[in-house]
Amino acid sequence: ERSTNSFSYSSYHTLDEIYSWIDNFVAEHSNLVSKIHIGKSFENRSILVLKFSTGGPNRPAIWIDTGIHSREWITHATGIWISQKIVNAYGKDHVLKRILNTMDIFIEIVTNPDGFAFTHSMNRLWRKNKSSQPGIFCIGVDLNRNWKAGFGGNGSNKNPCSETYRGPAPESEPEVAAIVDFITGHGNFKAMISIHSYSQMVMYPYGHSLEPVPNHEELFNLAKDAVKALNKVHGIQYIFGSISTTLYSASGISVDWAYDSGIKYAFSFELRDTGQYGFLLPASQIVPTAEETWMALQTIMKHTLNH
Ligand code: ING
Ligand code: ZN
Repeated sequence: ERSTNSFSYSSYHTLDEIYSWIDNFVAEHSNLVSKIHIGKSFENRSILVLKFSTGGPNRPAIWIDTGIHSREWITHATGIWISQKIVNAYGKDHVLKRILNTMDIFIEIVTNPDGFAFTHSMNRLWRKNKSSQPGIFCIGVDLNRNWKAGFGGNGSNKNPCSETYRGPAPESEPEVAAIVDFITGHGNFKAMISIHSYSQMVMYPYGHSLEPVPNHEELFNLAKDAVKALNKVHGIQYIFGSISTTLYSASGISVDWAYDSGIKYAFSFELRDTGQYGFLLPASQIVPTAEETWMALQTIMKHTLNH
């Protein structure tokens, strides 16, 4: 396809379709959007980030990633819809305009490209990446257990055959190292939102510890406001709280790393549903899910802007 006009935002897409949508999207909105190549996956696929910016060097920035777990298809679809929403709403929506006149937004839509390709070709429920090590039979590292913060602790596994295998060392995986290098090199990120499915939750650090973070109360109140804004759109109920107290202990996760790197507004979302369809959420729910998620994201972005 040569333009985004023929792209369906209410369907799930393959990796090739998403990557060609990215090229068309960037070409059509070059005043606001650019594509950054931040690295290569284990199987040598490009790792791409969309940058939304109205100018200025190294502005304070917001990071959003979707699809770090490849089977969570609603998250990629939501990332795409939100990208399109940003370019449509910029110039109309006062809040968004204020945000983009001060800050940049970065969205990594396919955070685990090898795993995502595999969910289309072989195994719809594949979660990890596709890395292998000599002499080890099982494939894949859980990219949300491979970060430096609390690496190796509770809620991660040293067995390569586990779904939550942490990998041989922190940042051993190219998909994680690419983000760490990019965010660290940039040096001015204020918020990170890492999007998963499913369970309908908005959570914040820590995952690796039950200890409350220094700005726990601020994050609690912000999560509450985000969930309230989300609920207004279609009446969907989310719960919220710290990761370890709301869901389970998880170590080596992206938002704990972000928080400990000085990114005080670190959130992890679990989108629809609560288990009826689970990872196989019908495509008819893509647009409503994205619409409500967008309101929660804006709540966090607005707070980040004002603090
Ligand atoms: N659940 C997440 C997982 O990685 C999570 C839960 C999210 C833990 C964010 C820690 C941080 O296990 C899913 N659905 O992947
Ligand atoms: Zn996940």
